Amino acid sequence: FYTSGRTSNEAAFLLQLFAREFGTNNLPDCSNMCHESSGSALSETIGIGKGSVSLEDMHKADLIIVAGQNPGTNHPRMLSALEKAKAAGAKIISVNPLPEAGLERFKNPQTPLGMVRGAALTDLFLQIRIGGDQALFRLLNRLVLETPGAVDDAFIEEHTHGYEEFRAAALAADWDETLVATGLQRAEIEKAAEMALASKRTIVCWAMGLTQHKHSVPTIREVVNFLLLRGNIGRPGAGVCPVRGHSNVQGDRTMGIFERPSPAFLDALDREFSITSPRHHGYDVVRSIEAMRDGDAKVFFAMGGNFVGATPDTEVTEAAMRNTRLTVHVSTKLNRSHVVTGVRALILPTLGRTDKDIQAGVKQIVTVEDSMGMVHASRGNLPPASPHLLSEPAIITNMARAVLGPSSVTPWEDFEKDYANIRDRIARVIPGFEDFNARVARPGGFELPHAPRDERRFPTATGKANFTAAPVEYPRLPEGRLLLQTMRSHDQYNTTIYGLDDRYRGIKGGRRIVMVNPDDARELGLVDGAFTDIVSEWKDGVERRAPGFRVVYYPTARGCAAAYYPETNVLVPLDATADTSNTPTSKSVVVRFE
Ligand SMILES: Nc1nc2c(c(=O)[nH]1)N[C@H]1C(S)=C(S)[C@@H](COP(=O)(O)OP(=O)(O)OC[C@H]3O[C@@H](n4cnc5c(=O)[nH]c(N)nc54)[C@H](O)[C@@H]3O)O[C@H]1N2
Ligand SMILES: Nc1nc2c(c(=O)[nH]1)N[C@H]1C(S)=C(S)[C@@H](COP(=O)(O)OP(=O)(O)OC[C@H]3O[C@@H](n4cnc5c(=O)[nH]c(N)nc54)[C@H](O)[C@@H]3O)O[C@H]1N2
Ligand SMILES: [Mo]
Repeated sequence: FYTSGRTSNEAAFLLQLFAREFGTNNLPDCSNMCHESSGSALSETIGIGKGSVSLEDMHKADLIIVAGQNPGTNHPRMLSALEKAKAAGAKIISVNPLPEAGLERFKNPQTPLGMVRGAALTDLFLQIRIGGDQALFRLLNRLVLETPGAVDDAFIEEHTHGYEEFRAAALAADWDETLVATGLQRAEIEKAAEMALASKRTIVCWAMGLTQHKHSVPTIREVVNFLLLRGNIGRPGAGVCPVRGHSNVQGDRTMGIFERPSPAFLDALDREFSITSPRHHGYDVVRSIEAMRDGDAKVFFAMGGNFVGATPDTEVTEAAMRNTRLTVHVSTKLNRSHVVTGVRALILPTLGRTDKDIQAGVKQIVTVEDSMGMVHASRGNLPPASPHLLSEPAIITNMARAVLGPSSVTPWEDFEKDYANIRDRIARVIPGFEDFNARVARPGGFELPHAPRDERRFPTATGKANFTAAPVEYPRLPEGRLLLQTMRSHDQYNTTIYGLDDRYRGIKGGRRIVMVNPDDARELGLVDGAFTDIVSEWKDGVERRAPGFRVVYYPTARGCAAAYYPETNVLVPLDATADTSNTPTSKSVVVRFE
C-alpha cells in the first residue's frame, strides 16, 4: 500500500488502519525517497523526526544556512521568509554544488539569474562537492570547539548526551581531508565559522541535497551536532528545518503511514479499534520493489503518486510491477505507472484536494500538516470533473468493507459519511490531536506539540539530545568519472513535466541534458552541446545507461554533474541506498560518458 504525500490526514489514517486490520505494515511512502534520512537522523538525535522551526523563527534568526536545497524553484515561498529575515539583519550561507537562483547572483549570458527578485540573498556561497557536507559541518564544529567561550556549556550539560566522544571526533577533523571532500578553500570555511560564531540564533535548512546520499543520516546528524554545540535548538530563531516536499508528506507519517510504526502507536490503534496490528516491520519503497521482483508481493496498491516514475532503477522496477497479479492506482492524473501493470490493473480516478467533496449531503473538509507542524483544514471548492468520482476516504472505506467483510467491527460507513467521525478517532489515537474537530475549525488551525522546540525536552533513548560521532565519509571517484545528482527543473512537479525549460538555470527546450563543469568537460573531451550517453557504474557490474543527453557547460562544483529526474532514474541502482534510512542515493551516482 504505497502513498504519495498528497493524501489527506483522514485518508492516510483510514489507509493505514485498513492495512493493519488486513494484517500488514507494508506501507511504503514517497518519504522513503525524500526526507527519510532526515527523519532517521532527527529521531535518534532530538527524539522527533520533524523540523523544529516556525516561520516566525525564520524571521528572527541571525544566520540561516541553506544546504542542499533549491528554494527558488522548489520552495518559492521560502524566499519571502529569507528576504524578511535578511531585512531584519540575518545572514545567509548557501551550501550547494550549483549556484541556484534566488540564492546567488550569477553572471552568465545564458543564465538570467538574479531575475528572481533582483538580488542575491546569499552572503556566503559555499560551492561544495556533492556529498561533502558531513566533512564541512565536522570541520565547522572543530572551529567552534576551538574558539574559547563559543560552546553553550550550560545547554550541553543539562540537555545533551555523548558530548565528550563527539568533541574528540570533531577536534580530530582534518583540514586536508575536508578540503578534498568539500572542494572548498580554507578561507571559505573559516569565513563560514566566523559567521556561525557571530550568530546567536542559527537555523539550518536542507532538502534533497542532503538526504539522498549513502551517508545522509550521519550528515544530518552532524548538522544537529553543529546546532547543539551553541544551544541552537529549542529557542526562538534557531533550530533544524528539513524543508518538505509534498503538501502532506509529514501529516501522512503522523497518521501512521510508516512501515516501521512504534509499538506505542500500534497499541493505541489496537485499543481504539479492537484489532491486533501486526508487529513485524513492513516493506519500504526499495524493499517493496525487491518483494515484487522476487514474487513475494503480489498486489500493488497506490494512493496517489507515480511509483515507477519516481523510484530508482526504472527497468528493474518496471519488471517488478509487471510481476504482480494486480496493480491499483488511485489517481488524479494519468501517469506512467498506469501503463506498467500486473496481470490485472485498475485505475481509480479520485477527487483532488481542490474539488468539492459532498458526502451524505454534507460538504466535507480534510486536514493536512505542514512542515512547521501546523494542522489546518483544506476545503475543495471546484465542481468535480465527473459526478462519478469518489473521494479517497470513500474508496478506502468501500475497499475495506469489501475486503474485510462483516468480521471488521470498524464503522467504515460512518467514516465515509462524515469525515469528522474519522477525526474523532484520530483524536483518540494520536497524541497532539485532542479535540481535533473543534481545534481545526479555528482559522489557521493548530500547532502540534514538539518537545525539543517547546520545552527543550528530548524524547530520545537517552532522554537527552544526542551528540553523535560517526566517521566522516565522502564519495571517492575513479579516474574519468563524475558524480551525478538527479534533480528537478523549474517546469516539473516531481514526475509531472509541465514544460521543457529550466527557467532560472537558463536551459531551454530540452530535459535530456547533463550539466558539467567546463574544466571537467574539457578533460573528459566533452564538447558543449554535444550528445553523450550517461553510463552509471555500480558494484553489481551492471552498466545502466541513459542514452542521448546533451552536454551543457555549467558552473557546478568540480567532479560533479547534474541532470533531471525522472529521466535519469534508470541510472540509480536499486540497492544503492543510504545507510539506516534506505533512501535511494539519487544525488550521488558514479557515471562516465560515452
Ligand atoms: N516546482 C517544484 N516544487 C517542488 C517539487 C518539484 O518537483 N517542483 N518537488 C517537491 C518535493 S517532493 C521535494 S522533496 C522538494 C525538493 O526540493 P529540493 O531538494 O530543492 O529539490 P532538488 O531539485 O532535488 O534539488 C536539490 C538541491 O540540492 C543540491 N545538491 C545536490 N547534491 C548536493 C550535495 O551533495 N550537497 C549539497 N549541499 N547540495 C546538493 C542541488 O544542486 C539542488 O540545488 O521540492 C518540492 N517542491
Ligand atoms: N532520481 C530521483 N528520484 C526521485 C527524487 C529525486 O530527487 N531524484 N525525488 C524523490 C522524491 S523527494 C519524491 S517525494 C518522490 C515523488 O514520488 P511520487 O509522489 O510517487 O510522485 P509524483 O510525481 O509526485 O506523483 C504524481 C502523481 O500523483 C497523483 N496525484 C496528485 N495529487 C493527488 C491527489 O490529491 N490524490 C491522489 N490520489 N493522487 C494524486 C497524480 O496521478 C500524479 O500523476 O520521487 C522521488 N524520486
Ligand atoms: Mo519529496
